[in-house]
Amino acid sequence: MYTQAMDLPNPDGSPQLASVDLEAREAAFNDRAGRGEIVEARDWMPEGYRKTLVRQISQHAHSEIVGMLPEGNWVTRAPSLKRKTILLAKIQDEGGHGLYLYAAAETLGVSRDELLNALHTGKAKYSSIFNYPTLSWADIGVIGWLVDGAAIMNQVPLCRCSYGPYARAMVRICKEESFHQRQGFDLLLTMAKGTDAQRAMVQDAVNRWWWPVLMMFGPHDKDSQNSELSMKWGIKRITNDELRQQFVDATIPQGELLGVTFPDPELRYNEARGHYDFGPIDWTEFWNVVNGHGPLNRERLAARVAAWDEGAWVREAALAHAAKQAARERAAA
Ligand code: BYC
Repeated sequence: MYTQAMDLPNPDGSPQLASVDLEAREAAFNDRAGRGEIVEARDWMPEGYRKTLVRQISQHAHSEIVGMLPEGNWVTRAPSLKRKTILLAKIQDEGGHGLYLYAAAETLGVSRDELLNALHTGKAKYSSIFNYPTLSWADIGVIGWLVDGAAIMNQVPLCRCSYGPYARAMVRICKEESFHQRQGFDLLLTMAKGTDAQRAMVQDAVNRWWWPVLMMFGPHDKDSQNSELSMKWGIKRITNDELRQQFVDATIPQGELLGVTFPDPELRYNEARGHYDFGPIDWTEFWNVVNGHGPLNRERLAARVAAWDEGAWVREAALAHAAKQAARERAAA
């Protein structure tokens, strides 16, 4: 636990720090974060640390709730009651992940309304992967296997993130993501044991999702403007490129088990490195998608905004109920 005594407050109650104190505090903070100590919501933290966390946690929360949309399209078309139940549970989990993460972001002094407003007005980022279409049932399996697989690879180290509320949210999220990945692999294994048409559907889905999944880990380390500080502060523990490599190494043998190939002629095991080599990523495509020009950016945002607008009556009813309840309690006091 990382605590500090407050300095003399300003007239408005906020802490007053001489610049020399601020520098000393930042140095002490960096030291402690570097040693792996956990920072809590009430602890002093540099403004840059707070902003980076709000940025990453809110992008992560937005990814979870936008991530419900591509799979939501398949609920009515799931091939059996069992698969439909599993899919519904997964989508609900993702809604829950969004809630834990928005709550973690709120501990840093931002409101959920501000964050959602940034998403709905197109100012906030969310994971590039959810701007691609889900064209067949095999896509649902591939999202579980590859997209959740990539998410787990990225999120397990976040359970050791220096910010306590984010790290604790990630523990539960990772447990649920493991189930998501497992069900995706199980779905694909069932299809792989099926007809030629089913196997072709699986292969087609892998061909379309493979490269966008590798992009989920973000730009190369040399181009990642946030990594250096995030690593120094213990927000990120492993770099974008290292995680991408770990993901490729773990996934190729799983693909062999499914009997699929990957759409990369340069993919091969490199004995000397002890890792798989893989071909270059199309960063032009990545930045196009991140900057709003992917295949389905417009549709995803429009679906989110429509869901928000259509839910207005629920928020109004909840507020009216809370106001009535508070009035009753005041009258009884
Ligand atoms: N998509 O300096 P960098 C899931 C942005 S969903 C869009 O390396 P950082 C799931 C980045 O934000 C998975 N934008 O940034 C849900 C930055 O822009 P700003 C979501 C991307 O933050 C449902 C700029 O590019 N997981 O689990 O150090 C169903 C430069 O990048 C992307 C998380 O959010 C991208 N792929 O590293 C199934 C995990 N990549 O903000 C699954 C938490 C980069 O400077 N987030 N950008 O304008 C992270 O670990 C990190 O934020 C990232 C990027 C590794 C994603």
